[in-house]
Amino acid sequence: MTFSITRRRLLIGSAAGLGAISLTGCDDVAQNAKVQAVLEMAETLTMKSQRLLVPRDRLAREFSEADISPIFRSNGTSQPDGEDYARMMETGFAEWRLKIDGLVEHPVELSLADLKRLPSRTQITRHDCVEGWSAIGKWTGVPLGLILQSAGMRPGARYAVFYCADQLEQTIDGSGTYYESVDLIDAFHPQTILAYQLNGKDLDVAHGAPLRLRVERHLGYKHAKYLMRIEIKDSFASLWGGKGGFWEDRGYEWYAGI
Ligand SMILES: Nc1nc2c(c(=O)[nH]1)N[C@H]1C(S)=C(S)[C@@H](COP(=O)(O)O)O[C@H]1N2
Ligand SMILES: [Mo]
Repeated sequence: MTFSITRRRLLIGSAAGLGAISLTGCDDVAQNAKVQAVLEMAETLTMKSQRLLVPRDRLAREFSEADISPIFRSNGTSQPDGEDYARMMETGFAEWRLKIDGLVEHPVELSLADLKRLPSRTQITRHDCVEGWSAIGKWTGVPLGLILQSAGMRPGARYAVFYCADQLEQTIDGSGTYYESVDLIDAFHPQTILAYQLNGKDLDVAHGAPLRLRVERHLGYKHAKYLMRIEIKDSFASLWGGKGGFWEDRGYEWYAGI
């Protein structure tokens, strides 16, 4: 983290010619529209530079069983509100379905049993939350790339958007729904999995039951819990705040690479 913040400043300094502007603790600077635009451009540059510096297929570090944290905190929603989720919970998610649609050749709906029949990957990785905590856990799930490959990408496909069962804010237009997105490079990354187990047990409700995203080279908020639907899109600009995620719509970076 420290390294990437330092590198980020450095890259903004050189690539965007902004000199020594710091991105932290400058509320008055961030409120200026012009500066905001430059910062957004700088974010794009950061992403592009990171793509140049870090090979596309770089793997996140994996740990051993002995490194697994005795307690893995839960953060954000610990149980989605509403009767729909409660009903699914009661039946052990037997009625839950993951919908995959958008720019795909074959839209599909998969049950938990369907997902568990597919080839799986298990990985012990570190989760880093922007709020300043980390935990190491063992995740098991289906590589997202495998599912997307069998669904077939249609021309124009660029992003996978993840819609969750929980709402962090009650709004009429649904903009309080937790959602996230990644580009197809991250979607097809070998460590990007749809996880149904944590530390060898079925995912509990606090950690995103029945299914959550693990996208290991990104910060915690990208790891969408309570997955309901994955939509393949050419752009996420028309979705709610237009920034590609619940927290991104409220100012977090879309490319949360670590
Ligand atoms: N649907 C949903 N996904 C979510 C969140 C949330 O509130 N709702 N919180 C995010 C944040 S900020 C973090 S750090 C992780 C926390 O995952 P955990 O509860 O398994 O620790 O989930 C992420 N995914
Ligand atoms: Mo987080």
